[in-house]
Parts: sequence; structure tokens; C-alpha cells
Amino acid sequence: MKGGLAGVLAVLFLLAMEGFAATDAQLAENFYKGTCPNVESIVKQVVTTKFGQTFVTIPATLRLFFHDCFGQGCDASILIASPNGDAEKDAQDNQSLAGDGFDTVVKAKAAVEASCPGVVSCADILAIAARDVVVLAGGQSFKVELGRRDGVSSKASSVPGRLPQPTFNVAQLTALFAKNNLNQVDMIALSGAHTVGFSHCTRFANRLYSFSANSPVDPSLNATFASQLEQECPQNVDPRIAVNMDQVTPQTFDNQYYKNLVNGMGIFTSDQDLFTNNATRATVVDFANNAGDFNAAFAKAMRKLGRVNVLTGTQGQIRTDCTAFNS
Ligand code: HEM
Ligand SMILES: *[C@@H]1O[C@H](CO)[C@@H](O)[C@H](O)[C@H]1NC(C)=O
Ligand SMILES: *[C@@H]1O[C@H](CO)[C@@H](O)[C@H](O)[C@H]1NC(C)=O
Ligand SMILES: CC(=O)N[C@H]1CO[C@H](CO)[C@@H](O)[C@@H]1O
Repeated sequence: MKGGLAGVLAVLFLLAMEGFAATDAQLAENFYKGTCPNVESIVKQVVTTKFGQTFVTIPATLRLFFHDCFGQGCDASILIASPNGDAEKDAQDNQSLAGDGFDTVVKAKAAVEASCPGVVSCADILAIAARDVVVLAGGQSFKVELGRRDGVSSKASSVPGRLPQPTFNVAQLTALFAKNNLNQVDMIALSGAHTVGFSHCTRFANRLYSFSANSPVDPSLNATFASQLEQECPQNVDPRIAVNMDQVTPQTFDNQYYKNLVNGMGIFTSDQDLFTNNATRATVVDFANNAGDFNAAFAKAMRKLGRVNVLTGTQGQIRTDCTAFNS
């Protein structure tokens, strides 16, 4: 009888502790103040050096952060290398992620470990690097919340259905982002990341050659832009060929993406529908005309993206090698 009561009390105590852990362990901007105060400048230096070697550092790192967070939470599980090819990075949706994003995080982690071994998670390094690349390309800076822990599982099988497809419409995008606590304005702002980076021709060829029975070219595509894309991406082009998504200012993190949408120059259906659909059009027009509104909304949404299914407190681990679980 007595043991039973103690057992019940122990369970209640554990439940209470769990409640504490969940509310107590939150992300904070100054999380490493006492343990690794220079982490942000160390990461920034590595990202800047890497950027000096290749511009691809910027889009690759930004997209890597997005895919990590939507895949199974911002826990760096996307960085895990699997000898069997069944880790999160091996999922079909990840196959075009440029290796320079992975390389950026691995190098930044090495530099951070040299100063503060075993303290900073790979998930936090990726979050800092994703902010840094936006700034390096001319975007607005923002504070990054820290204190994420690294995940202890990474499965390709967990990815399908969690990442948006370029054929999605506004309703599908809104629903998927809502599952990650991101509202429609956050979704529109984060889509502005397509102001930098590349897409393989295969990801939008349907809009040029096989859109519908009546109209092989998507009628929402600007005709001049469509013929430009047809030249860059002839039918059955080598699937490795990729083009700039923002063809006007491809290497600047600005609001040109939204100006392009107004002109019918969005590369994917998921981009162009933000202007076509009258639920989202006003926000697109606002971001096209007011860079400040876009910058503020993007920064806010990136911070919210960085909270998706994070591990904190004593959950997960601080990986030593970002590409492998601690043994
Ligand atoms: C809204 C739904 C989204 C869809 C459907 C989508 C889809 C895609 C696709 C199909 C590509 C081309 C991949 C390739 O061919 O290699 C791409 C590239 C890219 N996406 Fe997205 N994306 C979305 C949202 C986002 C978000 C939220 C971010 C970041 C905040 C992002 C960042 C990027 C970047 C930077 C690239 C260029 C990658 C590179 O050049 O290596 N995307 N996206
Ligand atoms: C097509 O794009 C050009 C800019 O490249 C723009 O001047 C023109 O207005 C656009 N046409 C339409 C129908 O949006
Ligand atoms: C929204 O667009 C549809 C056509 O796509 C149109 O019929 C409808 O009137 C529009 N609604 C508003 C409020 O503008
Ligand atoms: C960048 C990267 O690591 N991409 C991998 C995605 O998955 C494919 C197929 O499993 C790998 O070959 C790529 O290396």
C-alpha cells in the first residue's frame, strides 16, 4: 500500500519535472553567454571565408536550415551521413541540397569546438549560419535564438510529406506551414528566400512544356520570361542543369522575388500562386513595394522557423561530429 502511494507520488513528481523541463528549457539569444561567448563571431568568420570561396554557400546553407527544421525539427538531423543511404539527407527531397551548406556547418563546428569543446550544438551552428548568409547577401540582420540540442535519429523515411513541393498551391503551402506553427504571412515571407539560389530545370519544366492539354506553357508565366527559361532549359535538358531563381538580382538578398511575382516571373507554381491567389496577393504586393516590410517579416519568420520541434534542456545531445551521432 505504502509502496503504491510512493509510486504514485514518484510518477506525479516525474510528470511535474517533465512539465518544468518543457516550459523551463527555452531558446534564448544569450544561451552561450557563460559557456561560449564568441560562438557567433566564430561562426560568422567561417561562413564569410566560405562565401569568399563560393557564392553557393549562401543559398545552400539557407535551404539546409529550412529542410532541417521541416524534416524533423531544427535538430541538425539533416547533417547525419549514413553509410546505408537512409538518413534524412538521403530522402529524395534532399537530393539536390548543395554540399556547400553541409561543408559550411562542418567547418564552423570545427572552429567552434576549438574554442569551446562539447558545448554548442550543430543545430545552433546551422541556425546562426543561416542568418549570416542572409546578411552576407545583403539581407537584414536579426537575433538568433539559441539552445537547441542535436537529434539522435535521422531517417529518410521521416521526410516525405513534410517538405513543400514546387507544384503546391497557396492552400497546400498554408496548411503545411501551419503544421509548423508558421502562419500565411510567415509562409509568404520565407518564400522570399528564393531571391537567391538555383533550381534545376526539372523542377519547373512542366510549366514550360506540359502544363495542360490546352496550354503547354503555364498561362501565369510572363511570356518573355517563359521563352527565356525555354532557352536556358530546353526540353529534356541534362537534369543537372540549374538556373537562377531570381534572374534579376540573383546574388542579392532583397525583395526582388516579390517584384518578379508581380511580373509573372515566379519560377515555381508555389511561388507564382502567391500572387495569383487573392488571399495572398496583397502581402506579395506590399513586400514588392516595401523592402522594410519584407525584411521585418522575414526576420520574424526565420526566428519562428528556428523553433520548429526543437530539442532543449537535456533532450538529444551535443554532437561532436555534426555528421555522426555521438557513440
Ligand atoms: C514555400 C515552399 C517552398 C518550396 C515549394 C520550395 C521548393 C524549392 C525547390 C524545388 C528548389 C530547387 C531545388 C533544386 O532544384 O535544386 C528550391 C530551392 C531553394 N529554396 Fe526553396 N522551397 C520553399 C520554401 C523555401 C524556404 C522557406 C526557404 C528558406 C527559408 C527556401 C530556400 C531555398 C533556397 C535558398 C534554394 C536554392 C538552393 C540552392 O541554390 O542550392 N525555400 N526550393
Ligand atoms: C513581363 O516581365 C517584364 C519584366 O521583365 C515586365 O515589364 C512585364 O510587365 C511583364 N508582363 C506581364 C504581363 O506581367
Ligand atoms: C478572387 O479571385 C477570384 C478569381 O480567381 C475572383 O472570382 C474573386 O472575385 C476574387 N475575390 C476577391 C475578394 O477579390
Ligand atoms: C548533398 C547530399 O548529401 N546529397 C545526398 C542526397 O541523397 C543522395 C542519394 O541518397 C546522395 O547521393 C547525395 O549525396
